[in-house]
Amino acid sequence: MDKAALGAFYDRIAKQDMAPLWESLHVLVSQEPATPVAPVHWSYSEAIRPALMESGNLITAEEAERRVLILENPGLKGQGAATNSLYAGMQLLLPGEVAPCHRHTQTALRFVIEGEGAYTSVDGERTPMSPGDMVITPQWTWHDHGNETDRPMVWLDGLDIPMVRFFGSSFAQGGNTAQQPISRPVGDSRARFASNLLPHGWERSRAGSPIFNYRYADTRPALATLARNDTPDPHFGHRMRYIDPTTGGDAMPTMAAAIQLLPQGFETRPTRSTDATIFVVVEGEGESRIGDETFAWQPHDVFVAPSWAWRSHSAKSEAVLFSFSDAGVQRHCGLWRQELANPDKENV
Ligand code: 1HN
Repeated sequence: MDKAALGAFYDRIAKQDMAPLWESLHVLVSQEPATPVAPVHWSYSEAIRPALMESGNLITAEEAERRVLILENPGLKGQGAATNSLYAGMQLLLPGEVAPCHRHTQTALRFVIEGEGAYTSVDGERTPMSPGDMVITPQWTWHDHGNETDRPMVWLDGLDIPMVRFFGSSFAQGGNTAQQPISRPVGDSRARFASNLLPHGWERSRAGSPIFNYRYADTRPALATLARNDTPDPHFGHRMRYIDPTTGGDAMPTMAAAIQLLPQGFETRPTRSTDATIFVVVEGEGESRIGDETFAWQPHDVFVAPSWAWRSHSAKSEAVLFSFSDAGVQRHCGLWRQELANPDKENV
């Protein structure tokens, strides 16, 4: 091998937009997941909330279109991304504000953190939001938010922005008016789709669940009943997935969301999986071990577990964790893998 000749060759073919695979084969095709995504933790009380409230004094929701602080993974600086495929941000809507109507091909979920009664409108229907609710805006649906209450409203936005960017399939449009016309009363989609019934003749017109609001008023008692009636799964505690009731699959095609209750004092066994995951602490205090890092968390904190990093959680008090990832897409492509630590094995 003549190194000088090879180097000159690389320089020549680079001008013709070619490169030698043999120099990068094992980087392009790693033996195990190699990810730039870092384990990261944001404290709500110490970092997110103070910054968000400060932003509320500096710019209005109307000026900003969306007043959101991006939770940017330090391993993905400048990309506006929490993981390779997903975006997370924290949005503030102050009393009297409207976040104007628009639509885009990115799917969004909102996980409500603070406040009570501000609404999101989706497809002509308003949904009042309460802490712990998961509200979804499926791709290409018109959506706007309004806060007619006297308290700030804060929620976490999860979107598939990096995934849509990867596919080159981003389209967006502004609405003609700040608020979309309302054509259906509050509770209409809930009656149609969240009652274990389906209207006669209903046919799917788009991907994703027709339920807009997965209310904590329903989720929390369901978790409490599991916690009363089951022994917790050693790896996941009492965990439930958010589903599209018309298919039994994930509520959104690009984002798989779940919620888990960990009893007081419970420690999960370590797991790892190929879907980097964004966690939101809903209730309780505890600690998570993510790769080589340990994060002590409190309500409303957010943390990220990278692909294939071992993760385990311990709950100081009874705790509830919301999480979302691209597991559904990976499963669809036959790529998703998981490993569960066995208590009899070394790696626990
Ligand atoms: C968006 O539409 C919202 O509707 C929030 O509240 C965050 C981030 C990027 C692009 C669109 C919203 C967003 C977003």
